[in-house]
Amino acid sequence: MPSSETSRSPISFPAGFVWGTGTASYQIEGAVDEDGRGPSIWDTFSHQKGATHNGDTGDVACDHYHRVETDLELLGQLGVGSYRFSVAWPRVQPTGKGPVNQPGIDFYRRLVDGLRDRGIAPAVTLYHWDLPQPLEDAGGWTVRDTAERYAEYAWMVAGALGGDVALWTTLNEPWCSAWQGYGVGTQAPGRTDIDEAVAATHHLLLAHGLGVEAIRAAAGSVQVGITLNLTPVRPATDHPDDLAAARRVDGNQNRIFTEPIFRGRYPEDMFGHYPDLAPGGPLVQDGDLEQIRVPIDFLGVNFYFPKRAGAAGRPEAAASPELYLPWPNDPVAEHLGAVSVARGDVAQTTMGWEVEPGALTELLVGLRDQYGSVPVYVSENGAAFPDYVDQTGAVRDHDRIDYLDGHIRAVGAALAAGVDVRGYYVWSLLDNFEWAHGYKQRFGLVFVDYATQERLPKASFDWYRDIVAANGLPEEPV
Ligand code: GCO
Repeated sequence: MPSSETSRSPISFPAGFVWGTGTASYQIEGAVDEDGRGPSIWDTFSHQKGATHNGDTGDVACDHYHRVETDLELLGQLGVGSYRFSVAWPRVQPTGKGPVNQPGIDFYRRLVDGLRDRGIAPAVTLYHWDLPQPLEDAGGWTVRDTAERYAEYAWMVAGALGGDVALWTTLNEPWCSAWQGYGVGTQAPGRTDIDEAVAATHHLLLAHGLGVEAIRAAAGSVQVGITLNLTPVRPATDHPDDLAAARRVDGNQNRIFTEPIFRGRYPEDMFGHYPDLAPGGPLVQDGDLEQIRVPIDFLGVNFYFPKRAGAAGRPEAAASPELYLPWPNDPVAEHLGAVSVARGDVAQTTMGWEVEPGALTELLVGLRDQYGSVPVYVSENGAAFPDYVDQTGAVRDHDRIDYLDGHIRAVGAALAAGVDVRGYYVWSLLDNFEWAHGYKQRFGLVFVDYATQERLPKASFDWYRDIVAANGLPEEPV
């Protein structure tokens, strides 16, 4: 909605608030066949014809594997207190099981040491979607054994990196792994079976629960959590059919993850759609929900945009196209008799994601009201815009500055409402491989010239550096 503000008042954040930025292994590392790394499902998927924009793959990506020192220097210049990255399971266990591949662990040890040398707290995600292909060949997340293999992997890495890691995250966005990976096939492994997506949901959550215990067993009293991509789901209109559709989409997007993690149960209103999630069946076995509910030290929340859903096929939809702009990004809703829609009067990023910072405050306050005061990190927030290097050799990404400014203020509003927000991580440090979108979408604070691998800090890099240094936002004209 157009802002009525003429200026934005300064915001100071609490002492010790963590300012960070993040990346993920397959999206930046490259070196996919080096030092013993095995293939992941993303190596397989990205090489499938038509799977990604332009046939892009993560074979080289940002060549981070060979440019760690350069990227550590950028992090030092940015002055962030923390850097969130993920460990590639196939680098540590090339087949997903068996002995450690020492060069793989050594790579992450060097990265952690380099961060520590710069006073930057490492935040490690153990699974950001790059499942070893041999595990997928054996059923992937649709089979229970993968959860067991994950716990072994987690124990191995936690034992190697231990207390030098400030935040351990078991999984990044299990919704994407399960529903985009197994439900609608827009992500690796590219399967399209709702029952498989349901099974993957449960086995990923079971892996989370087993992983928390494995990390603590191996690394002692460290901070462990999970990162979920949660978002408010708005009804397209206040018609009862739209309200019901939005509730179903909310159940799929949010509650089949938050309810087991925080309450040890799946939401009953979703059992009609996902009967296998009912306890006592072959999927949810005795003890599973207690395992999933293992206490965590923090919740990572990845937020980008609010979802908007309506009932599929409502005749009024055709009569009011401005409310039901077809929004291709979420075929998941279709199996729930819903349609994801976008407003025609709200600014969007190049991903087609609506820009509505207030939805982040609404989300964070809602989570606190629902599940109590679990410490929260906004573990990802950022935007893709059509960045380019101008004739002066600069990338003047003021649209990203405006997006980040609005969402940092939204975090400030959640803090003012008493939500225990501990930190904020910009997605991403670098332009990188944006999954099925390939290299078309740029999210970085740093522009990457993929032909030369040169890094060029954008205007947002300098702007964010100043925010970090000031631990807050100065007055900004809108
Ligand atoms: C995700 C992933 C990131 C994405 C980012 C932009 O949230 O999908 O964690 O890997 O690149 O969110 O889509």
